[in-house]
Amino acid sequence: MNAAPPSRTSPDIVITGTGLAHPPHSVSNAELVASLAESVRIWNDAHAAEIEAGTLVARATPDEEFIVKASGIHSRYVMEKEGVLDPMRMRPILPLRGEDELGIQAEMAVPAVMEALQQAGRTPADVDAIIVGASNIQRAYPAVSIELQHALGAGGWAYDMNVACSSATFSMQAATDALRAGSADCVVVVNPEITSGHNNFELRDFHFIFGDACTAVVLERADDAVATERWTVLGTKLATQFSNNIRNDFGFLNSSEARPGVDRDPHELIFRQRGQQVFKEVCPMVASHIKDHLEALTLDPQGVRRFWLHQANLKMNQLIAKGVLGRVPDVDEAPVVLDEFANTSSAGSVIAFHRHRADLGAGDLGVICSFGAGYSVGSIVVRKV
Ligand code: CO8
Repeated sequence: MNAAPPSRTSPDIVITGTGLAHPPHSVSNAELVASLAESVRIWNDAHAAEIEAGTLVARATPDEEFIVKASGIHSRYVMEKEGVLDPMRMRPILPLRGEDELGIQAEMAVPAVMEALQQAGRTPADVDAIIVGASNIQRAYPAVSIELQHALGAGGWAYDMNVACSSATFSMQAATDALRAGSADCVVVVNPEITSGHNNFELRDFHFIFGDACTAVVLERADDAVATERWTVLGTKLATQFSNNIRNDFGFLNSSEARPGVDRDPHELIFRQRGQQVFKEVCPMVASHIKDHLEALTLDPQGVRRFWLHQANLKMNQLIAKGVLGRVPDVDEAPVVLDEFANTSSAGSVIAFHRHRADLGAGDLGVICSFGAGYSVGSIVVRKV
């Protein structure tokens, strides 16, 4: 239903700017592998008796070559490097901030939003709606988006939403709907992903997957826009299908769920997944989704100049694009940023759009597509004005 092109009376919606911010600290696969190998050695030594008795399974050591071959990831940025690489800690050290200090997610969002607004020829005073979409939001309330609105000095309204890696496209559809309905004039969608806070750096299956980054996108009605570079949103399409294959049980009931002496397993309260299942089930789902979306817009997939896909796994993106095009795409058709950034959850497809669109010309067609836990998939079909 939501794939249908907007009616003739709907105003055209355009993307007028994007922004990107990431921490300065890059972590290589070699660094991660060295720290995890040491952590595994320490853990296995500490649990030698249980491992010997068969009540615990020894942790396996990671391998750099596997990471590149299985995922295409070479490095990632993290908010704090020392804690992540400390074999006795294996998670970032993020000092608790006072209530009168700007929160870390709002803080990382500010430069991304300012860059996006600058591209759009706007200032925070023009913004009347902010949607923060992210896999992990640092607290229940007040909303990070409202804190960001306050920090920017923007007006209107703001809210947070979470559809895991698909949060970017889901929030862009919400922005588009708000603009069409007239409930906002200038919407900023922000994806501040601090995945390092909820990644599992202790197990080799997960330690290499994620990185931190924040993206921002400005959307407006075409008649109001002042930016010279504009991308018309031809259509948005979202889909969800329940799966436990990507799961994180962190939530406000955790302490109520605990029984005396039986706390929840900490590894259930951070990211976990059955990666191969996800790979097998999500690739065909996303390829069909994009094909159906283009068909509903009476657009030929062969006419799509660029696919800015969610950046989780290189092979996954090649398979998805092959499912849409009938052939493996080259990097010009489906650009890769996961080699440098790893999986930045909802920020990934927007980083690809932000970094790899300057060479496209007027009339060029592209698809921004994100997918992930839920399962969830969202696509935004755009044409350069
Ligand atoms: N080093 C050495 N060996 C390893 C490593 C490693 N680092 N990791 C795994 N192995 C081993 C496994 O243990 C396994 O060993 P064994 O055969 O002895 O059991 C073997 O390698 C094969 O493992 P897999 O079958 O898991 O390997 P795959 O080829 O499937 O590759 C991938 C693993 C790369 C994870 C792949 O399955 C993949 O990319 N799948 C898709 C994942 C995906 O897209 N997920 C979406 C997640 S994002 C999202 O939506 C949630 C948002 C969460 C937010 C952020 C929170 C932090």
